[in-house]
Amino acid sequence: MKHTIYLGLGSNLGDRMGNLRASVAALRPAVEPLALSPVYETAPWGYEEQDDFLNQVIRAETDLLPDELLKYVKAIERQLGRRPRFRYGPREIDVDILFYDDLHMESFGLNVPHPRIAERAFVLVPLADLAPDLHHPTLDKTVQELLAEVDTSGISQYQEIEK
Ligand code: PH2
Ligand code: MG
Ligand code: MG
Repeated sequence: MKHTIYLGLGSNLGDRMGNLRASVAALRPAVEPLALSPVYETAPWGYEEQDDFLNQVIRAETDLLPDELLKYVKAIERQLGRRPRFRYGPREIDVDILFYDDLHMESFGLNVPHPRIAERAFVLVPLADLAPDLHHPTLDKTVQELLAEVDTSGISQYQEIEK
C-alpha cells in the first residue's frame, strides 16, 4: 500500500546542494518523490558553532513500512558519506522522517511525527511551502499554525550561483 511521507533534508558539509540532490536521486525507486520544496539556507539550530545548513522538505510516496523506511534513509546517509558525529553537529546529509501518513508512533529509535518539528523553523518554512494545511496528528495544529509560532529569522531562500 502506498503511504504519503514527508522527509526533511539537511546538509552543512561539503557540496551542500549536491548532497541534497544526490539524496533525492538515491530515494528512488522504493521512495518516489512527488514534490520538492525550495531550498533554504538556515542558521544552525541546537549547536551554533558550525556552518549554515541547506534545508529542503520533500513529499514522497512509498510502500516501505516506517522501520524499513528508517533503515533505507540511514543507508542513503551512509552511502552519501555521512559518518557518525555528535548530536546536532555537522553532517554531509541528514534525511529525517517528518510525517508518515497521519501515523503517530513512539518506539526505540523512531518517533513519528518527528518530535522536534514544532521547534524548527528550518523544517516548518519549507514544509509550509508544500503543505500549509497538513494537520499535525498529535499537536492538533496545521503546519501553517505551527509556522506562525516560530522565529523565522536566519532562514532565507537559497539561490545557487551559476557555475
Ligand atoms: N539539523 C540538526 C541540528 N541543527 N540546524 C539547521 N539549520 N538545519 C538542520 O538541518 C539541522 C540543524 C540535527 O538534525
Ligand atoms: Mg535532523
Ligand atoms: Mg537525522
